[in-house]
Amino acid sequence: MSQISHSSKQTHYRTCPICEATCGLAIDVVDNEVSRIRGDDQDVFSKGFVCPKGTNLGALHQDTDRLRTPLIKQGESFTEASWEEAFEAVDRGLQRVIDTHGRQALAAYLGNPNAHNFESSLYTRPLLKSLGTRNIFSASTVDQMPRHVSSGLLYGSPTTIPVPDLDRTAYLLMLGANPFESNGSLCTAPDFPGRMRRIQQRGGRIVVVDPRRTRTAEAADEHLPIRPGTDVFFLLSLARVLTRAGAPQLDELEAHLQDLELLVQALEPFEPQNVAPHTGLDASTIERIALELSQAESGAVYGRIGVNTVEFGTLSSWAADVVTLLAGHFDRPGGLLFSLPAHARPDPEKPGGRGFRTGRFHSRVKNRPEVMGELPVATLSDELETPGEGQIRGLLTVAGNPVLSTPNGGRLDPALAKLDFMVSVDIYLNETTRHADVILPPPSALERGHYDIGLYGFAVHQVANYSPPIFDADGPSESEILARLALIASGQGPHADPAQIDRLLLQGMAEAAVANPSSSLYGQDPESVVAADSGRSGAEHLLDLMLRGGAYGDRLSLDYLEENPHGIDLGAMTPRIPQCLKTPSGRIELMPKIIASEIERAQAAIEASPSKDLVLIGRRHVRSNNSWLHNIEKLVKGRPRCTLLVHPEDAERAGLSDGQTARIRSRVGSVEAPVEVTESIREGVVSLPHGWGHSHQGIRMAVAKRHAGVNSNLLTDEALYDPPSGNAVLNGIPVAIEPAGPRA
Ligand SMILES: Nc1nc2c(c(=O)[nH]1)N[C@H]1C(S)=C(S)[C@@H](COP(=O)(O)OP(=O)(O)OC[C@H]3O[C@@H](n4cnc5c(=O)[nH]c(N)nc54)[C@H](O)[C@@H]3O)O[C@H]1N2
Ligand SMILES: Nc1nc2c(c(=O)[nH]1)N[C@H]1C(S)=C(S)[C@@H](COP(=O)(O)OP(=O)(O)OC[C@H]3O[C@@H](n4cnc5c(=O)[nH]c(N)nc54)[C@H](O)[C@@H]3O)O[C@H]1N2
Ligand code: SF4
Ligand SMILES: [Mo]
Repeated sequence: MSQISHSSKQTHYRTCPICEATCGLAIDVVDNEVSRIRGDDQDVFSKGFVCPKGTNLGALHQDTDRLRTPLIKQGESFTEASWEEAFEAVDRGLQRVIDTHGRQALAAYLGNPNAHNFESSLYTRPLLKSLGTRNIFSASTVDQMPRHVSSGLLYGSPTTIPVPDLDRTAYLLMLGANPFESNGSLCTAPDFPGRMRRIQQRGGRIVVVDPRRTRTAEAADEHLPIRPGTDVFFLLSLARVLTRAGAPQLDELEAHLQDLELLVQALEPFEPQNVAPHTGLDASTIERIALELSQAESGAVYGRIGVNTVEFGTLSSWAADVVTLLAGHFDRPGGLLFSLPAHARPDPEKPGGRGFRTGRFHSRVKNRPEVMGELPVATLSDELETPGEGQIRGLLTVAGNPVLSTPNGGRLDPALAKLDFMVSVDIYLNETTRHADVILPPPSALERGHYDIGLYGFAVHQVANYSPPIFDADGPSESEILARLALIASGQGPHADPAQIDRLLLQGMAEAAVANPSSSLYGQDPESVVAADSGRSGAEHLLDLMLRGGAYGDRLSLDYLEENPHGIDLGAMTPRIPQCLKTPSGRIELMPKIIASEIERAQAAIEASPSKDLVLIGRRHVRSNNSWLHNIEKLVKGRPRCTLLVHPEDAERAGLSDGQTARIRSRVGSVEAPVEVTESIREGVVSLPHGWGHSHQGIRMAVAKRHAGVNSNLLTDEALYDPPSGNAVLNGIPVAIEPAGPRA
């Protein structure tokens, strides 16, 4: 199947594409088969660190259930098809929907692996554009959209996200993140656990805020078991303590802040004693943490899934930055800093820009505002089910499994079955893609090149690394598949030449680079910039252009990265305020209207009485990755992991004992799972991991079926969301638990 010949053992160095840690792997290949994968000791960033997912990339590549050939649905089952037949079928299906119902009847859903694939990062954009629909959805609205909105408002660009300077910080306050399992998120840091250990070895301090005593919390100096969904009150209260005596002295940063006084005023209601009953944390603890943070030599507040996928996701993200700023640690070594990736444009000399807006259009049924050109996936079922003009009839999914990963999967699943046409670009026939009429499988991760366009911007140390493919692919590359879909969607038919899209993208990028005074390609002829490199795929050519015109321009190119298989070290993060700001004022805009009204909403919430509901949270495990690594035997074997964690007091109240099966009910659904009684979870909170529930008819994942588990998103409620971002609430879902007896 692979044409590159590997008869004797060869070692290939490449970056792992699975999670955000970007670990360097050393991959031994013998006779065209992966024989062994280790961490690459010489990788400039990960220095040998690796996790079990990375060492099992070979098993993923060799998984016989991984699709190699396009599938076309005939009746209830799928038959293998040639690529030409498959593209022709897509063309017929999409055109039928467009001709009958118009383009607004089309929708797309992009999943998480797109962020780990530079080809998709570059080629989904023209594809979405050529679909010509507003019904664009993605995994971002079950994940980090609140972070984008808070960054957009504060700094003028949704992708300008500060990261904790782990390697130099003296104080890390971490909320709702569990890097011992996840390996870090929006904070690219291979060997996060080692970096935490070194903070402590330097004499620094780590405080973890999490309703569960995770391995990360165990390793910290202090664990604060907060009540789910209430971090926003805790953070606002820290900010209040830091501003009780008025605005703090912020030295040179002060000139770059807008509305500091307004902020100080707005924080007044959030005295520790007012938020304590909601958070379950003592007022004195809140006072102390604020003091510790402000007195630390350097410090950073970092929040992730547990503070993003909640009712106040946007305000929590905003507050994490604001607390760091008020404590005097913003845009400073050891604090929160903005990473500058090699492929990004260099900062201009002067700050400022058009700023960030949401709500340029709204969803048809629930009137939810657009954010970053997309609509909240929590409202996808509404758009599928509700008749009328603009009802979704045709869907494209790329690397997504929304049936398992988005709220109320029990509603979405049957709605997908009613579509007129669906096409999926995916490597598996799974819970979502089983609804497709055509499945187009891209090559495996080892058959494509890799560079982390999506993640280096959030790296705690600046690096660049490109890995060429190890094996040749039989079928078209993922970028070619996406380009051909773009041409089909724009009406050019199934046989149009995908190189057109390459040229279009290259031309656009070259023109932007030569027009940018801070780019090293400034002033050059766009034609010659494009022609300067040849013999590479369109996607590689684009990446090369980004690197050459990027922030470290004259030093970098794709050739240069290929000559350095362990990566290039571009140094520690440096202060970038104000140059990186794209707000209209050219300053950090602390109190935009959306934030002011969210603060009012938070104030109303603390004035109400604290909730006493039993609530559900999720969790991750180092051997899983969302829903799609459960077909690798080595990663799923052992004790079942899809269990419900219950505190002993809650177990007793519900009449549940360890090992017994519980029924868990929410407003939208119910599931059954084995109980693990444990003191590691806060009383009043239960935890079930997401990404399981591989028991659907017709999926082609033999191993996953044997370790099916249940889908926790049969419980999460699509009616709960963070208003500014539309992001779904996936943590803090009210539930009831009981022994799973015979059903009434
Ligand atoms: N309850 C609850 N739900 C959650 C979360 C939670 O914490 N709790 N987390 C949320 C988060 S953070 C995320 S990011 C989402 C993820 O949501 P999704 O992205 O929708 O789900 P994944 O499970 O990541 O599915 C990835 C899909 O991509 C396919 N795939 C893998 N590699 C490739 C590739 O190279 N190319 C292509 N084309 N396809 C590929 C897989 O087969 C799978 O179908 O889930 C969210 N859902
Ligand atoms: N092994 C593995 N690694 C992964 C993934 C995976 O599925 N498996 N998924 C990848 C993806 S897509 C992402 S987005 C990242 C996510 O990376 P993380 O955010 O680090 O991942 P989680 O393990 O979900 O950590 C969230 C933590 O928040 C806690 N929590 C829940 N509710 C609350 C709350 O209200 N307040 C507070 N303070 N804490 C709360 C949970 O107990 C949990 O420990 O991980 C990535 N890495
Ligand atoms: S931590 Fe993430 S990047 Fe590193 S080996 Fe594991 S899955 Fe791959
Ligand atoms: Mo995610």
